[in-house]
Amino acid sequence: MKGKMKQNWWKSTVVYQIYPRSFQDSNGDGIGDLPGIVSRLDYLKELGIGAVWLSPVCRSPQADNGYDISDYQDIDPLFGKLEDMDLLIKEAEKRGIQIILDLVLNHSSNRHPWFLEAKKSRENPYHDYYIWRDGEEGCPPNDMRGVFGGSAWEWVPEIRQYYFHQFTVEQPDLNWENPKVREEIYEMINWWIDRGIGGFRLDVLDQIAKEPDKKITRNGPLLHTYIKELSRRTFQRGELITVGEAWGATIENAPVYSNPDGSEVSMVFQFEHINLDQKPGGEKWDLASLDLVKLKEVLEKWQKGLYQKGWNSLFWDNHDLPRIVSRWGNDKEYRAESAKMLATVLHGMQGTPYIYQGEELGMTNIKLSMDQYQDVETLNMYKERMAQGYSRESIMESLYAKSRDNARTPMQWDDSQHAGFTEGTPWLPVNPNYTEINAASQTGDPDSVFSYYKTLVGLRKEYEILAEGEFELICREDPDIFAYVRTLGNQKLLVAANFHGTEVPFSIPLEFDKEEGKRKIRTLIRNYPDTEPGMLRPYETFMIFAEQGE
Ligand code: TEU
Ligand code: CA
Repeated sequence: MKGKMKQNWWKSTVVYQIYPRSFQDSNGDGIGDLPGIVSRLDYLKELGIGAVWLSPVCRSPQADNGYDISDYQDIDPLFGKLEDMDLLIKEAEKRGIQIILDLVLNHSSNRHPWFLEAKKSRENPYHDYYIWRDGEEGCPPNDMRGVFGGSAWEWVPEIRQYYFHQFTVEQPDLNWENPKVREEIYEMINWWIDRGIGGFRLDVLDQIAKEPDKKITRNGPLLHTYIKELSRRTFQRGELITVGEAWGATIENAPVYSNPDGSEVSMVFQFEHINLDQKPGGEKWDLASLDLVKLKEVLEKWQKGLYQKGWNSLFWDNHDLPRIVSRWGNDKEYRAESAKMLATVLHGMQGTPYIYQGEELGMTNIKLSMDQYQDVETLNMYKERMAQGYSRESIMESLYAKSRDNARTPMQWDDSQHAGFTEGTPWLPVNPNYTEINAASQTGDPDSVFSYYKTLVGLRKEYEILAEGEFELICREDPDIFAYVRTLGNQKLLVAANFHGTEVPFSIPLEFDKEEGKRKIRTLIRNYPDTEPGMLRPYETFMIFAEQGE
């Protein structure tokens, strides 16, 4: 158990997310696994991160790549054995890295023994572990839709009832109203804590307290009662890092989830900033360009709104999102510059930064053909939009920009066959640009995107102002520049960034420009070798620290 960790240690650390399937294969079956991760721990140590969030590795039929769990207390054979997990925890710990387990508690797999029992009869002791409604075949209880398309209700003819599922039919929703379900969950979590797990990422935490009759899925009335009980019975046993994925978190309720008193979880992982490039009222597939002024406004709202009231996660990427350098940077002539710029803007703010595997190399999106895409969301969307009469071109355009498989192509380790990811055939194609973009060519190069991330991770540990400083946006209406100042006591930090590929005028505020009297000024990081007075060059960025002496 993690009794000896410093309180709130996660406020000055950086988390690295691993999508195990795509990180490192060790046995040639084309699928990444736990021994593969162990073999790459030194790479993570060099980067300097303090925790690894592992996307699900528990036993699963893989209908949604592990987000459909059939045994919460075992490892899927695809990824290894329980002993491999024990070894990973131990070897990571030796390198100062905590392992964060991805807990999918909103739903289980439809092949979980609980569900297999539950659907046998209405009297079965496990029946109430899930959410059932009477009805007639073909007439579901209401018109609710699943997140990945289709009805949210599935008919089970044997017992003449519908069950509720917010995601695929293979992911029946668990019934949190049932105290037996909650007890089973606490017991399982405590078992993992005793095994040495350093924290948990809670999948769709805002959706566990659903009330389908009222069509409520997010932020249900009992949500915070459940989270508080969950936290008290499990997380509060040690200094764990707990992260609640919450698409429904708002600036009003986020302080409840992430209350500094530790009554719920350490931090929220919310998405308001990352959904801005879609048409208002549309879906993520309805593409729109990013309005930088709007992005600044949203991030400012979260920076100010949670200050001393809660804690946020800082991220551009994860396994559900496209690659940020292709999305809001420039993955062609300014790939390295724009990757570094985006990293600077993010890592300069308050919160716990997350790096998604390959982001630290500036990995990019990929264009796949329909027979290569694997993701269930992508496949469903294609079918649905074809049936609705969208053109094939527009569908492919949306997938190139937003398919979850963009983030899931194998990690690019070196320029050997399959990028050093596997000796077999990778489950999803490797991005052909691996010969140019790979870890081996970047780790020793002081100018690489990797080295830049490494510096940012180090700065977070060294400068308290990054974790604690107050946030002030400057150049608010500027359509090209993202700049802000952080303040902590007699220290100040300027972060400036040009989001576009042209030169723009910018004057460094005086307090960061001239060393005066007792003021000391230091450039902490920048993506050009020097600074040019009065302007920012394409995607230029820097961080300047100023301290007033006695
Ligand atoms: O994601 C929650 C979620 O709402 C996403 O499915 C999101 O709507 C979608 O990815 C946008 O493209 C979590 C996991 O991160 C995701 O991988 C799982 O598929 C999902 O829960 C179900 O467990
Ligand atoms: Ca493997």
